[in-house]
Amino acid sequence: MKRAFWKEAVVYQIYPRSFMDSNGDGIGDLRGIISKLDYLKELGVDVIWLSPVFKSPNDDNGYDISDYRNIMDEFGTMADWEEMLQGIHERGMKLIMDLVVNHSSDEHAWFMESRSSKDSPYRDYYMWRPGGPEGQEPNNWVSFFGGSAWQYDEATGEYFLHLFSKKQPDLNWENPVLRQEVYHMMTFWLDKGIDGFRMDVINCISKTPGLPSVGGDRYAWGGEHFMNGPKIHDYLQEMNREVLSKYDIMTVGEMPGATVEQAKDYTGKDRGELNMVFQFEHMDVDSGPYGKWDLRPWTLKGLRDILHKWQVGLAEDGWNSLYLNNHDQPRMVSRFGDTGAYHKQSAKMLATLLHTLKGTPYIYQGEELGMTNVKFPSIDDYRDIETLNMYREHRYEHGRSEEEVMASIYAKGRDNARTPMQWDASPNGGFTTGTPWLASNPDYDRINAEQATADSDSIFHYYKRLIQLRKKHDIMVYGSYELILPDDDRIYVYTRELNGERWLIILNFFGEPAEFILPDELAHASRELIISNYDDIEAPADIRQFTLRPYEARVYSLT
Ligand code: TEU
Ligand code: CA
Repeated sequence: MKRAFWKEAVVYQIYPRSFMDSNGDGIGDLRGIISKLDYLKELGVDVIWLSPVFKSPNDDNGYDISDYRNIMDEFGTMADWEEMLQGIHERGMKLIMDLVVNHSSDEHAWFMESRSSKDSPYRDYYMWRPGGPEGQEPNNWVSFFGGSAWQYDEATGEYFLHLFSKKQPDLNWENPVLRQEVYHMMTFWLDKGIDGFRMDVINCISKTPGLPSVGGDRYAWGGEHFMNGPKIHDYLQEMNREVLSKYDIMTVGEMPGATVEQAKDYTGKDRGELNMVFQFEHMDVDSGPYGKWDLRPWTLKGLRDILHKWQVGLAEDGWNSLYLNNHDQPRMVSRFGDTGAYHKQSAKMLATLLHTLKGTPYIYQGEELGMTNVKFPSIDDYRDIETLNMYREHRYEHGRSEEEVMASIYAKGRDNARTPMQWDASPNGGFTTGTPWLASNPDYDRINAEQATADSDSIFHYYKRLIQLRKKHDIMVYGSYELILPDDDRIYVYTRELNGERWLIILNFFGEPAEFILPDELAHASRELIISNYDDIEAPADIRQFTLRPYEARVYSLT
């Protein structure tokens, strides 16, 4: 059992634009984060993942970087950043930054140079191609944000590739000079003392040579030609050799479309690549055949089969990240739990899942409060480019009704996760004294940090207990995972085992009572209750057979 800080850590993701505004301009900033470091220390998290804070025109809220070595004006100065890092380290926490190098902003100096002339030394920093015989795009790939993945540029009469927005041109990783630029930039930040990187869509940086079209419609999904591409391991191993291996850091690669088999190659201990990946399979359990906006009900079997596959797949080598929330996903308590009578219990049950499976848990800002999805009345209230593009395309090209499109946005829009962090019951949840860049969720009057930290039965304090348990019990980090009831469609039951100790985790995923019958092989064991989201459980309970209450979660130590 090779110990590592990144296996034992709990990570907290900050989306800076929505975390805390210190100067009343309605936009979160670094000084706002500094003012909340004690809150994070109280929660007990070990590592902070900070979404991008580099200079950006904010076409995609910082995931379109125009200067990798300077801080976005709206967020503050490099001095603020240094003070924040010092504050994080002084409190015994670590900081990982967001590495966005599949693409830059079209306002980056590299791109400005690259687009200026076909002879520019920067031309091959990006992926330029001539149009087809009728002047059409070089291939028929669709962008993640809708429409063609190619943009025609008048200046040189060629197209450039952008897997995301038109203002996010893909960097050309075939170019060794570009790769060195990235490695130098990474070294710049590591030498400032950061503790690692979250790597944005890092498995998209290698594209199939020739950039071939795919069969199907005018624009079609070309993921087979840019996810987990032919040279991805060469690039990651080179990055590791030249940069990552020189520091005691953690790395997590965001990998849309990665399978558990591929994840073994990305995270295997002898692979010399990354520590762990963010996989997306479980984030599509409620997506129909047409993608995330095509809503379909999820099932526990669907969710559990995926989580189980990843637990088993990376059991011997590699490492899982554990998340149900981030700045791209709707709020997990709205998606998989309950926002009514069982809000607290369901949020705590989901937290128990994330902190007792094997892997590193990631808490997204506000998850520890049970923050919920938002339903703004008009598309004009939304800000996310992905949502706004989808609205235009689905309403005006596909002819979907306003009601149907808004229902998809309410369920899956990324702004669900980006409404301002709710600190107290004052206007805008105490996030800003000004007008927030994105409206607050109106439920801030009852869901906020001030209320939660004062309420010992809150979701916040439950997260705090789970994090404390992790520090006390190696079994939560290093214990082997075994599924117990593979076919139950209401409860997820598994064990963790380490050095003769065994924990039994029992989770009722729904709002109705569910009958639990302890399998014979566990019936003999004596039990100690470790944690539960109901506080009236008599111990030692007779758990051979009992009824789980709505969303009831129990963790027992068996001996
Ligand atoms: O996300 C990549 C990605 O796969 C997401 O765009 C996801 O497919 C989609 O948001 C699901 O709704 C990363 C960042 O996390 C995201 O915020 C950026 O928009 C994107 O890359 C481009 O940098
Ligand atoms: Ca601000």
